[in-house]
Amino acid sequence: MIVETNTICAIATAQGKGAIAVIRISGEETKNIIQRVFKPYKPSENWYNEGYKIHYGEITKNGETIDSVLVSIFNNPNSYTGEDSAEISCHASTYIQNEILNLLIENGARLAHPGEFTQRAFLNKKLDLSQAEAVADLIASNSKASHHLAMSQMKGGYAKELKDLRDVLLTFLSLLELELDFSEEDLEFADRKQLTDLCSDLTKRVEKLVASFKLGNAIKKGIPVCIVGEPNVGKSTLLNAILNEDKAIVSSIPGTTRDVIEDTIVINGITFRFIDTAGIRETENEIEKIGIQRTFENIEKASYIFVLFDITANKQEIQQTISTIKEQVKDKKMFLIINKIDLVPNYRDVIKKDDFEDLSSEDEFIYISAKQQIAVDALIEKLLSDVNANNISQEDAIVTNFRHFEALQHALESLHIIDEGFQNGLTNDLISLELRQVLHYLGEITGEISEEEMLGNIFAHFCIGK
Ligand SMILES: Nc1nc2c(ncn2[C@@H]2O[C@H](COP(=O)(O)OP(=O)(O)OP(=O)(O)O)[C@@H](O)[C@H]2O)c(=O)[nH]1
Ligand SMILES: [Mg+2]
Repeated sequence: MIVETNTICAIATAQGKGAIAVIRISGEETKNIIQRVFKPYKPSENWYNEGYKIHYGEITKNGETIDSVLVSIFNNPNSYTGEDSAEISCHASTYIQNEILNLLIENGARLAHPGEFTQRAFLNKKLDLSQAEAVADLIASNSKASHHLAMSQMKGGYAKELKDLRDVLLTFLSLLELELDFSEEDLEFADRKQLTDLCSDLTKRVEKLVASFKLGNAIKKGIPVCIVGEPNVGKSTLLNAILNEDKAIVSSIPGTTRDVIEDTIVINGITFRFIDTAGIRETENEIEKIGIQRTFENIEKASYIFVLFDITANKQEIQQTISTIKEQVKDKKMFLIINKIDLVPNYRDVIKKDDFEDLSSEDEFIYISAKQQIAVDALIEKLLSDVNANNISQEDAIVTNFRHFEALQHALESLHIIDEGFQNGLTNDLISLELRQVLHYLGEITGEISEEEMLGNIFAHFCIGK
């Protein structure tokens, strides 16, 4: 992709109510354009070359003042984009912002495309591609966890490590290809032991990153928690209690919820997606059948399953649900919740774990009343401590970006072929072919290998002004 140098401008702050807005301008004409539209109140001789200083003055159009503003100048290459650029902080009236933007355009700038500032930063090597993508994630982050992930990716994250490993691999590849050139002489330039060790290191690393995507994606979009159980046990009541709003219809008629109802909520900096489902039972009703089918689909996709029971239900029914759900859930973390404890005085004696089969030593019953909001907080505490204990570690690299995930998966396929190849005596030319594939896919993550179409696609998802 060619680095364009023509000058672009855009409003960088959100439209709406606010005190101040920022208009950005970047490109080789920046300083000329700024000089034409802006007059500092106390100009020094070369004020427009003085970077990292805030200039106070006014923007005028045909002799008329549009606004008193602050202008910061950034000299290339020490700016976000790597080009000469400036930021104008003006009052946030939509009229003022548009007037200034039009004035910049009349004086030779053009409106930036979405993500074009960051695209230029990437093309001018201020950021690698994964860092540029992290900028978009950072802007979209809405919880402590998603912010943490975006921030660590922006600071380089695993991309830096992959880049280093890729460089070593590249050296080996060139040695291997050198051997191919001298194939008649039967020389060995690339140390096979070192190469196999490197590939196995890389395989382990990439496998870990691929596995982290499930969690990374969950953190970004909300960790899915699916609430399931028989009809009328209080699933919708629990959803409403957790969300603190009347999201789902609650009624005493079994089979009230027919569709999947979900909402996200941020608790202690972690985004959760709570999913209320249709109660599981044998039914002839077509709509309810589809609803129950969806319940099972959502169990598949969820990270956590809340299995709810009515304390007044008979034990066979409860056993039946435990067995059905256990079969479906397999390795997922399950919380067994006994609801409606407000109806029974000695609830812990009425329904206890020992009376049921198919439960492991880890399984425990959690007693709540969704309707009276008894122990719902304690339930959420348990969920949070499990998420914190198992998932979010400050050190572990976590992949949140689907594009990276795909590239890593492709790289892993080739690494597995190479690994088998070492054992089965695959020829050098075939090994080097696969090594090239690994280099290609790892390079895609940081943007060392990039196609125009791919870049266009990435930056098009940014907002204008970033
Ligand atoms: N006493 C008591 N009643 C509850 C409690 N939780 C729910 N209920 C009542 O149980 C009935 C069913 O509640 P829902 O939340 O609609 O149950 P559901 O599991 O979503 O039912 P379906 O959508 O039909 O599968 C309603 O009358 C609720 O008021 C509770 O903790 N205590
Ligand atoms: Mg319901």
